[in-house]
Amino acid sequence: MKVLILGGDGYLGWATAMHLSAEGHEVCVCDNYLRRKLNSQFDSEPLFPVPHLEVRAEAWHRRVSRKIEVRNGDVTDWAFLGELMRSFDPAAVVHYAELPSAPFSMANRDCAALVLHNNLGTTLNLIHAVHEASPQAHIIKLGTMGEYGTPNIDIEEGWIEVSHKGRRDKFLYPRQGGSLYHTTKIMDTDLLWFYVRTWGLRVTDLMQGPVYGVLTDESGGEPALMPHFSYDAVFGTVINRFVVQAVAGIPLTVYGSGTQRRGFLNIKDTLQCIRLVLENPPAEGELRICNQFVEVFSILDLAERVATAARKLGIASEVQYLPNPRMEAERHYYNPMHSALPQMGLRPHPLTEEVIGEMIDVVRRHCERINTRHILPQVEWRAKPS
Ligand code: USQ
Repeated sequence: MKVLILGGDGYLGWATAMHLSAEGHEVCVCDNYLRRKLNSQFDSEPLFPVPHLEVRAEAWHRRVSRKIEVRNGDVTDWAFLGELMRSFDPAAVVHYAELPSAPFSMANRDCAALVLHNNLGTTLNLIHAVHEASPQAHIIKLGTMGEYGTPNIDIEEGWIEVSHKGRRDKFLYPRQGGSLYHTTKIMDTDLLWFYVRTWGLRVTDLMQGPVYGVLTDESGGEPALMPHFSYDAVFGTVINRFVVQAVAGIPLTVYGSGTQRRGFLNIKDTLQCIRLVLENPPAEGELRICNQFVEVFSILDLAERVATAARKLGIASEVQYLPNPRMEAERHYYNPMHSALPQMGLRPHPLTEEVIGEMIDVVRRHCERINTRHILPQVEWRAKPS
């Protein structure tokens, strides 16, 4: 299948490109390197440098003799995306071209405006480009489990049946994001649902939990093929951060009581999920929503797992409770459904001590690059403007 990946330079984008290419799909990646610019602006470089997409595509070609096409450009630029869609004419588009950080979106007005403009602008352009150039194409959109928040009832997979005054109907499951970033993902879902109803688009919206991990089968640990691995308080996700903190000998930064719970998945499972939904597309005029995670943990449980795995490898590691910089429920009910992807064939990689140990091994090789100034959270949800 011809697959276009928007945001191909990011943590998940490049890994997805290699995975789909290895499975025989014809892949084109595009990126405007916005995330790299923000990393250097905030002086929060990833754990190890990775080359630009052209160099990565050459390294991939040398490794497996398969081509990944590279285009440099901004998906919020309508002329660029329109031309790309017409010339590549994909059967599916994977949309990663969004700013993925909750803390970044809460840092100040300029960051908030950039997240809002970028995330909604890319989605709107994609919808129009598909409608105009490749109306049959399957849009695979990365949403987030954070769209649902932490309601006091079970979380369904995207939809809920409501019975009201003797009548029944099916609606998008209620959503209440915990940051502006999460709220832009809710708005994306609304945009997609509107255009699915109006133009009969074919869409999968993946409600993904926080991802962890660094090695994928396709990279083989080759430096040029590794993903961007962030560990700072703005762009790093919690498990990746805890592993880096353990290696650096810094106490693990549990926000609040650590009793908040989330659904997590290994980066290898993200790749499987994308491939499964790509190869099992929804019908025309369908918005299919899948909850994309494999295991639920409390943050404290994760910190203890990482600390235990580290100690077994001879690294002294302890947990530190920090005042929670975010506005989020810490003690809450959490029972999200997630059967759609296993039914398609997902074979999960659970978070074992061995998996954490492998991550520790990779991080140890780059430990001289860990910048401890970027570990503690700087962005507070309730902060007053200075
Ligand atoms: N947390 C800590 N200590 C840390 C970092 C985070 O206790 O050092 C806690 C947070 O308070 C939160 C949880 O860990 O309760 C998850 O935080 P995170 O930074 O790993 O994830 P989050 O900000 O929610 O966002 C990440 C990705 C985002 C994706 C989302 C899925 O950055 O792109 O959409 O995970 S979800 O969380 O399910 O919404």
